[in-house]
Amino acid sequence: MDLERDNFKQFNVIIVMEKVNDLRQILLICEGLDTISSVYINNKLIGKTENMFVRYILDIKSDLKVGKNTIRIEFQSAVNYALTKANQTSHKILPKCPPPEFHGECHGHYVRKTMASFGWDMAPAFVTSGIWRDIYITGSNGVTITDVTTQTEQDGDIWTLYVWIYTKICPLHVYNSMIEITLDGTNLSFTKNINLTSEKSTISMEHEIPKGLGVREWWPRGYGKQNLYNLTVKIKDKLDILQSQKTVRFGFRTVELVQDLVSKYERTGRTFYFKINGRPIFLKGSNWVPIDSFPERVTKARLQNYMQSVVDANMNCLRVWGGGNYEADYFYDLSDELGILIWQDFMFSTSMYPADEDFIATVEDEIRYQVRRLKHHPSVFFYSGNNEIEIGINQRWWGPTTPLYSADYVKLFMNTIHDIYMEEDQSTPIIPSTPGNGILTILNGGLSEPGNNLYGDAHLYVYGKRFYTDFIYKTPRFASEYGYQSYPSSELLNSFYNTDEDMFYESPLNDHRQHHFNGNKQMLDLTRMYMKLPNSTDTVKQFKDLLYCTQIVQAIGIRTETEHFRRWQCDVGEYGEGRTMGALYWMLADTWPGPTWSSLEYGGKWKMLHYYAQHFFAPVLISPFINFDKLCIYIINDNITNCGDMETKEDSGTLWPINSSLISYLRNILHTGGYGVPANNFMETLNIRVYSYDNIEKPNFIEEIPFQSVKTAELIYEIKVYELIKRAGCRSINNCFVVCYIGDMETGPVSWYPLGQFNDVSILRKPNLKIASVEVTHDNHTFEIKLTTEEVAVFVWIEAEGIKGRFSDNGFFMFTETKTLLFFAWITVDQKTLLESLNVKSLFDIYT
Ligand code: BMA
Repeated sequence: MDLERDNFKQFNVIIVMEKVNDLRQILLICEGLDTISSVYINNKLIGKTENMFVRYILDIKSDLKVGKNTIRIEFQSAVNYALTKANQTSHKILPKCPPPEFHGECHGHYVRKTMASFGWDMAPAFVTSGIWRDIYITGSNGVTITDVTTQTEQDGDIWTLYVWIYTKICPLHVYNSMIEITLDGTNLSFTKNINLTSEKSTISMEHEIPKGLGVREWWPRGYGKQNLYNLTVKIKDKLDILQSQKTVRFGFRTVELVQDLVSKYERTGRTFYFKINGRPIFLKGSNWVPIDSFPERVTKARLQNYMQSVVDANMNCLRVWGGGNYEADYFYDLSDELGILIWQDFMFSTSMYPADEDFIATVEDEIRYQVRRLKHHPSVFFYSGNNEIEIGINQRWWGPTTPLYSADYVKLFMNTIHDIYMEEDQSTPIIPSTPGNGILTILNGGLSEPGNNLYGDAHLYVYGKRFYTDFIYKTPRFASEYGYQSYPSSELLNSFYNTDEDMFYESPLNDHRQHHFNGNKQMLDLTRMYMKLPNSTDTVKQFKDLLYCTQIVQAIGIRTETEHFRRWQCDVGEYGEGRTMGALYWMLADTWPGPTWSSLEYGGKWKMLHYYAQHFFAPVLISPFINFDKLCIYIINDNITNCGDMETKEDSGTLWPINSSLISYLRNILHTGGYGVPANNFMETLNIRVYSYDNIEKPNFIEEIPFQSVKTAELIYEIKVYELIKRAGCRSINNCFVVCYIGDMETGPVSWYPLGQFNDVSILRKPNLKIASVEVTHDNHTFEIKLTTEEVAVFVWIEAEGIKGRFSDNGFFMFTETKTLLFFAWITVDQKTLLESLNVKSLFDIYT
């Protein structure tokens, strides 16, 4: 049976109703039906669905009887539905099908469903169907609260709380209601009397929070606490009888998207950064795609585990990518609790879309529903109307753009999604598309030429260049995507590669898993640039070693690029580039086991990149890099909120929300802007050591630099490379690496940096890396592992095969004879089993 084309998938539920007549309203609430379905009660059709991102509420009272009732939901194949739609329309929506290497299904844009489920460059095609979110029945006397949204505004030290209450009311009735709002844990409560009817079913209320209540702000991780409040709404009738009640959790926080001029002149562009509670925040994180093709497999435990990995890698932001799903409530609850800012795309990606009346109508329902569902979450701070459609149209990814295509784009993304969003939420900024030109896109009516360093956000992929060098990377205002591919662990591949023939880089199965055009060749070429390819005569070992190399390349590439972005946050270059305020690499976690851009493989195991992210996103980062002929060392310190010597300019204010009068103002007037929070400073000593690969424990060069930094990102030290290698006695730059640290080399911020590459393996000596001991610590889930080496070992990679968990560090350079690591087990395991599962290698070990 072909599950994707099967039109007869059915779910039957029998419910027994004791009371039907006592209730005025009985609602069947379907929070997620995927996707094309017909809902029957007792064999009578009561509703049809066509959008998996919409909640369908069906009033079923008149169709129910006392006793046994049958609910049947019939699903039609989304693949067939899309094909029928495509055949019916003369105006073809492009691209017809995904590129052949996706091995995907065609016409996905006709169905409001996870776009990646039709196949993507990092995901398989599983065009699912079925019930994917909760479905339940609720009864009332005629008034049911469906949604509660909140918004908070601050003026000086006064907060105002806005609440909207959306209800479903029985037609032809007037409900004389009293709305009562309470803030749990405080004595705050306020009320309103209102007549509710099915035409007037939304209530808005606002309340100034008395200072004495002492409410505390919600902060993103690293900037303060994640204070959260429960708000309960009750609707009572005139006899004071409770009719409906709903509680939502929210936080007091403000968001601004700041798009000020960076100089006096528009030609040097505008900033693109976020202030949370008035404080500029550099966003560090990644992009979230569905972590499974089958949403029911995404359990709370899995989400907790992944979000813990996000936190452990020092991220403060995730972007939920537009080719996936609006995630489950629990995902946003966790983000609120952990202080992870969520940039939410609307679910439209890398394709043109229809803009006919029916399509627009269902999109309108989707936007309203999703915004009302998410608005109370303080973590959700920003929206994008779609992923890569503005740039796709501008760069003709799907062929020449006719005026009709542009008109459809504007109709759907500006006049529908953008406008509806602005009606629903004036407190959280939105851009029409990512990447985009921010304010310029708006000024151009929705379609501009994204990819500009000086405006908005950018998606940056550089393949085939020297990924480990700083100068190949662009300097945008905000990098919302960038990355490199790598393979997952051999352990994961082994679980579905059946034979040794499959465990081969060029094997047909391995090739089939690669959905990115030329991806395997790209990874191989990059690896060759940096190191000699593994050469074991055992082909399976050689394959495993190559997987390890792809992870090194990915980790080094993304480290180099991320540190570049973080270093540029205070500086402005010759053309106005710089003041980069975000680095969200592509991508966090896999949908399936295969070669992709992720840092967490399918199942959540950390690739080398994720260990590197812990370092390159650390709140205090020492960032060495070669800038032409110099070695430069920056210190980046998130705790300093000031970019120091930035020219002080009159604050131009925030360009949000954008309305027509503001647009005309902008068109005519140039003004200046800047951000400035009083500087604090950071006084320390930077220790710099240069080692050669053949001299463990003995640095050839030692320098101690006392410094006082007053900027978030600041150049602390520079030296000509030729002078450094001369003073350190290195035979060439390839023989040496730099180690920099503050405080203690074991615990303080520490960074190592190879000055050259590894194409000549003779620079390395055989390290004889060993696991000397494994001890269990106090909590039974954390183990202490001692490693020893006889020589400098590079890219040390330790694995616990078959044991889920992560190490405190991995992929590092070992330049001391012993090193202690921790292993955090995610399952219960004893010391002996863990010891037996461990293996360790370094770059030297992949060559014969
Ligand atoms: C980005 C994403 C995805 C894709 C990735 C890697 O632009 O938006 O479309 O998976 O590139 O190619």
